[in-house]
Amino acid sequence: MMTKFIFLAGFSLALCHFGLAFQLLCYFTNWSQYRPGGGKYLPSNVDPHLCTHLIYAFSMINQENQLTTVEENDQTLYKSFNGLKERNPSLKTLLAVGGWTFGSDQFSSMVSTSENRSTFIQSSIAFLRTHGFDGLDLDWEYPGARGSPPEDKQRFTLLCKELQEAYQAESAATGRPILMLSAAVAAGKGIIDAAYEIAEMAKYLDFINVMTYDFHGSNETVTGHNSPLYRGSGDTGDNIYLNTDFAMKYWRDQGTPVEKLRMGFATYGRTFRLASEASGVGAPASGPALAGNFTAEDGFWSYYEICTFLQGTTVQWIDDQKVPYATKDGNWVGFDTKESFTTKVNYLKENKFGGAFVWALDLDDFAGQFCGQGNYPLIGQLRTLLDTESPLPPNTTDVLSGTSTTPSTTPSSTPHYVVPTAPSGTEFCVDKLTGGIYANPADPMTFIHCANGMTYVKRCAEGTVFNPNCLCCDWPKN
Ligand SMILES: *[C@@H]1O[C@H](CO)[C@@H](O)[C@H](O)[C@H]1NC(C)=O
Ligand SMILES: *[C@@H]1O[C@H](CO)[C@@H](O)[C@H](O)[C@H]1NC(C)=O
Ligand SMILES: *[C@@H]1O[C@H](CO)[C@@H](O)[C@H](O)[C@H]1NC(C)=O
Ligand SMILES: *[C@@H]1O[C@H](CO)[C@@H](O)[C@H](O)[C@H]1NC(C)=O
Ligand SMILES: CC(=O)N[C@H]1CO[C@H](CO)[C@@H](O)[C@@H]1O
Repeated sequence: MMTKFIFLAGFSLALCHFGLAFQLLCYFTNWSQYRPGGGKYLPSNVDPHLCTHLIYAFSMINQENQLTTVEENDQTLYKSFNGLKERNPSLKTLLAVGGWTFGSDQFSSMVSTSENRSTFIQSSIAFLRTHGFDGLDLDWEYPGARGSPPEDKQRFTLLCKELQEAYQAESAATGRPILMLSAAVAAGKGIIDAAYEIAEMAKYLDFINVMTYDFHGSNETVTGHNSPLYRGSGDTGDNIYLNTDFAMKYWRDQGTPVEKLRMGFATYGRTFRLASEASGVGAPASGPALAGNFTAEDGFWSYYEICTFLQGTTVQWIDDQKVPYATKDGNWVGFDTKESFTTKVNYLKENKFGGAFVWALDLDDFAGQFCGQGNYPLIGQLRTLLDTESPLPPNTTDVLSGTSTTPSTTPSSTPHYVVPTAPSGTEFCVDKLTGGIYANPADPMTFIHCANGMTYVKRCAEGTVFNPNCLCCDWPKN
């Protein structure tokens, strides 16, 4: 008899009614389908309950200025990708256009006349509606920089304005929910200054994804972290701008409302080959470490490839920048862990930014095969953290040693978060670092979920109460 709600069922019910406190946007990449073995990633690998929005990267613009597919099988992938919404009706999907490889030329040509922009805008409406996307994410890297003429800066703003107006008109004419419009934007000060009329473009965009990663990489002569939160004590000159804190505040201070800003989180690291005995931040480097066995890109390792690398070495913490690195056999990698994500989310909340985005779904240990921390250890952590408005107390140094303390509840089952009231505020889980589910003596319709020493009070689905025998939400008569 189906009398008991297992946690998954209770959680899913709760999710239908309540979203996360903050948005969590996750990028899906069209090329991860080609990775070998355990690295291969398809829409069927996406957990539809993990993120509030999914963004498909990438589509492109053809020579007739129309939005179009890149891969032969993109249309098939779009179908399964947007099909995920059947399993989570509150999930939204966007299609990203552009990307680093696509570059600027076709964007430049498209924005250069009113007619060319109009062709693109109308084609985007037809294309997004045909394939069942809820919006468009502009990933032009970058207007007015990297080979694009200076006037593209103003033309990009114009494009945002005209897109927004056209989406509004289409929605008014058809009665359908308006298509969302967002942009993924540079985090480096030089490019920001060249590329964007920030206050003006922010008016037309629903949200702005600031790409707060790739701050340092193997083309530099010394080691540096991919995605530091803060400026390093050794940073001088223009290097003082190369951190998340600077970039987010720059976007804010130039006129983006904080609720529209999304902070970037990387599920990958950037590598170096050490050129001397020195192995800290700023140590001499002579290029990238060997490419990862799955991602096969120089200077770049997915989190799951890093987990393999971490065997036999210890994770070091860059105290001023609040991010970890590791070194072994002359290789150096700066990356993110659950702990650095925790610190970054607390920062995000303190500054009232509207949410986070992740590059990318396929780079986390999505199937839990490599890190021994369950499925999607990093993005799952992010989801848990973004489920509450309050900054979190945790100081989980044990995560640094590589031993996971998160209970095995899957991210898909993260339930609605209710402000902790009982039994002793946020203190309840402080000494329960191994995590788990506990009855809440103060309220049988809720229970307490401890993760990384944090306390989450969660509500059972309508009509059910917590049953300490099965540690689940159950019909009251049982
Ligand atoms: C507008 O688009 C057409 C078709 O791609 C292209 O040939 C033309 O050069 C574009 N206009 C400008 C001014 O770039
Ligand atoms: C390294 O590459 C990035 C982009 O790929 C670029 O912005 C940066 O200037 C390069 N750094 C050096 C030292 O060449
Ligand atoms: C890649 O595979 C080779 C051969 O199986 C192995 O020796 C090496 O450690 C792997 N590299 C990484 C980074 O996992
Ligand atoms: C966590 O606590 C340890 C020791 O109390 C401290 O050294 C470390 O800086 C703290 N980490 C964070 C992220 O606050
Ligand atoms: C396999 C692959 O990388 N496919 C495409 C994904 O989308 C970008 C668009 O930026 C193309 O350049 C890639 O060829």
